[in-house]
Amino acid sequence: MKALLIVDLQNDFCPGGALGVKDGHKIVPVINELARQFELVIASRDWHPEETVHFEKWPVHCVANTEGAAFHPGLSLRPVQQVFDKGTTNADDGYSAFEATNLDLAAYLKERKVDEIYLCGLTTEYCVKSTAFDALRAGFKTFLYTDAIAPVNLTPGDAEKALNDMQDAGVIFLTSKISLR
Ligand code: VGL
Ligand code: ZN
Repeated sequence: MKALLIVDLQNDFCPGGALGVKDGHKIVPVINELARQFELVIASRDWHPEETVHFEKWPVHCVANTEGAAFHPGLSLRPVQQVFDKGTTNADDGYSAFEATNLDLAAYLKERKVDEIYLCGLTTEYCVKSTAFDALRAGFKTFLYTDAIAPVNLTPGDAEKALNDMQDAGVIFLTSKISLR
């Protein structure tokens, strides 16, 4: 069973947001199309308290229940069967969707016999990367849609390094132009 996991496609990671990613919004229609190919679609949210150690490293963003933490308004939520909230305590970064606190992502996937996880969303070198590594560690065959991600690009070179590291670790790259059906 395959699952599409949409990582952190939230207002604060899109242009105009607190941690705006250049072109972050451009992947929204790509992901809406991708979702049509999957029986199981889930999404993660960066979902922080007002005060957290995370904000010692980052500008305040994705505070739970604020407009910045809302999904991008163009993202079609109809196919999304479950949302996973992460970074919810004041003591963790919660970069990986596998650190979600509302529900155990690995257990959720295993219960549904998922063995292949397809990743897209924001941001390439933080939450997408952390989620990809945790997915591999948890034993999932892990795929990355390289035309449905975008980097925050805070440190030049980090996004390229993240892509190389993911590929070296065994993440399989593909693009939305490859149909799974
Ligand atoms: C993220 C920086 C801080 C992400 C979350 O979703 O990649 N990046 N918090
Ligand atoms: Zn965050």
